[in-house]
Order: sequence, then structure tokens, then C-alpha cells
Amino acid sequence: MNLQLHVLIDTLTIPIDDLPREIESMGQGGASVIQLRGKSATTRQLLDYGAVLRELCFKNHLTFVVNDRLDIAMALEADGVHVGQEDMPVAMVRKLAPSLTVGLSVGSVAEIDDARGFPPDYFGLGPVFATLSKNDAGNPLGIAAGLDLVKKASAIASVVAIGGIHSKNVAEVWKTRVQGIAVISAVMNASDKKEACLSLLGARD
Ligand code: TZP
Repeated sequence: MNLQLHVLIDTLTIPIDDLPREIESMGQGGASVIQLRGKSATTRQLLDYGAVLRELCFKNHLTFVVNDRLDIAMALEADGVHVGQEDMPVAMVRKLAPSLTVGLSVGSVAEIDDARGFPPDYFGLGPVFATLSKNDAGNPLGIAAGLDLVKKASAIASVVAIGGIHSKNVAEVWKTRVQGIAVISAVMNASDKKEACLSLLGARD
């Protein structure tokens, strides 16, 4: 699975009518995974918006992942589900939906160690830098501590770095040898989403 660039989309961020153009643009820029989020969305909103997103991901050869909600992921026949520390444990996700790719958020050695018994397919490791996109993201790890965690986590699963990553600091992140990065604002705040994706990926050495 190509983990290089996850773009996280909240149901409220891109109007549904703009999705076809914007998803195509992200795909052209090298995004490989689209994650549906919707912290304040109702189940019905997630299903309606997600159905459109799912179809567009299929059309543009992008992996479609649902954040937090295994029920929504299963209903939409998503490729994967991404869970946090307070969500359904990876072991239970595997039991209920063995074919799904599973991502797990981690931000400490303890959380990485905890995942050893039932490893996810990839870790979302962060926040690497300060972020305004998630209230409860926790303190930024910084690159030095982040690098340490990347090494530990890589022994268990692939690693995708997240949190405050943008075109000016992304080169430092790529140097840690993560398999991918995940972003919200770096792409959502850009009017040209293809360019935004290209510049994040172009910083890889
Ligand atoms: N998990 C840790 S940080 C974060 C999530 C979902 C938010 C990332 O958003 P941004 O705008 O790329 O910092």
C-alpha cells in the first residue's frame, strides 16, 4: 500500500460539489490516501459525504480510509479504518473486519509498545509539530524525539508522521525515513491542492 501522502478531509471542509475536482487534483499531486473525518458530523452526514468520497477515491485510484468509525468504514466498504487510543482496539477491528487496512495513532513509547501484540498496518505518529487542527493532539514531539519514536515504531509497522507538517518543515520529516506523512491544513488551506501535494512530496531526498 502506498502510504506516501494522506490527506485528511473533514465533512465540513470541502463542499460536496467541489469534491470531484479537488480529489482529482490531490491525486494528480501524489496524494495516495484520503481519510474521511467528521468529529462533529452526524452518522448520516458521514455516510452521505463518505459515499461520494469513496466513489471518487475508487475513480482516482486512491486508498479510502475512515477515521475512528469502524461501522462507517464497513458500511462504505472503505479500504481501511484509522483508530485512536480511545477508539476500538486494533485486535477487535481485525476480528470484525479482517480485510481492512488498520492505522493506529501513537505519540509515545508506551503507546508503541502497547501495539506489539496486535500491530496495526501503519502508525500515525505525532503530533510532530504544533497543530491548530486538533484540540487534543497533545504536545508536539519535535523532530529529535520524533526520530527516536520512528525508529521504535518502524520495527512494528509502517510509520506515517502527522501534525503541523507543511511545505517549510516537511524536508526534516522526510529525513526521519517515515513511509508517509498525513496532513490537514497544508492541503486544505491551499487553493491549488495539486501544487500543495506536489510541494510536500517534492521535498523528499
Ligand atoms: N492527529 C494528530 S495531529 C492531527 C491529527 C489528526 C492534525 C493534523 O493537522 P495539520 O493541520 O496537518 O496539523
